[in-house]
Amino acid sequence: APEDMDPATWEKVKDHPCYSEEAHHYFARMHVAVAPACNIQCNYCNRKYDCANESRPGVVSERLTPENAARKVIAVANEIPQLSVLGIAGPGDSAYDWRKTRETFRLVHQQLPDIKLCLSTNGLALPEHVDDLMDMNIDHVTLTINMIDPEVGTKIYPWIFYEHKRRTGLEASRILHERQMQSLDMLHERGILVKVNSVMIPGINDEHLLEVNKEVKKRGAFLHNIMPLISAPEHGTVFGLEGQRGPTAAELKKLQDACAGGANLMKHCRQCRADAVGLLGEDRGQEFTMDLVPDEVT
Ligand code: CLF
Ligand code: SF4
Repeated sequence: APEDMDPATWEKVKDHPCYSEEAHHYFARMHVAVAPACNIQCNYCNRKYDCANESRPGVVSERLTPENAARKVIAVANEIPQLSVLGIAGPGDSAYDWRKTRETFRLVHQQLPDIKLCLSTNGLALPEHVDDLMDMNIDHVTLTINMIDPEVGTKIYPWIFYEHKRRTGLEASRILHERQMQSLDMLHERGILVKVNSVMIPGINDEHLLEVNKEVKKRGAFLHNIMPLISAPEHGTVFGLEGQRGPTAAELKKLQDACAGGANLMKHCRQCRADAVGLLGEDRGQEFTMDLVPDEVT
């Protein structure tokens, strides 16, 4: 293990391609899109496509039932021995659609106990499920946190759905912020590694992400992954940020440099699709669409 890492943490990250830069050369991840419902609206999301939590918009991912997802994971594990992690990362929110996420993880864990389970969520619904995470031995959770100031949040989130009600404006962002901080604290207390993903949106939260970086470090986040907003006209771009551009490589680098001393940055993210398969940066998803997965896989 590296000198600055305790052995227990090393055990958790050494074969996780996102949590260890080294590991991403040798270990593969796959995603299954099983949880399409979402409890918030991000202005940069086009719900028809994959979730900008973790992925590039543009191509609709294959929606699977938990049973089919488990079959697909087994088929992939048979073909790709480097497969070490199964992630659920949209489209939709894995913690809101929790029954589907949990059932998928349960089925996979039953048959492939060595595969690490990983999820990505906006955090709003996560606090209720932290006990389940512990029961299932899940030690990697990604929270997408784009602001710690609800005023900034109002420009990113037009509404959230919380406790049976749709909420808008400052109230929505305030609740989302509180739940995200609660999620981070609960996960950290329980020794679950948290990676924070932030989408960098020029003119909206770009400078603010420096504060986000400091705060999540203070609250024990293991890594902070600042992802550039991908805005391309052919994707119909975004729901409420028409004409919004993404940051340039130089702007991203400048922000990353300014974050030195805060939470450690992940810099090898490849903004995977929600049904990506293979090493990071490689997408073998098309080899494993459901029509190609044999009916009986063991
Ligand atoms: Fe998937 Fe995300 Fe788990 Fe990795 S991806 S759920 S933590 S297993 Fe990784 Fe892909 Fe970047 Fe995500 S490179 S988009 S950070
Ligand atoms: Fe879209 Fe994901 Fe945001 Fe939900 S959390 S609105 S699916 S980007």
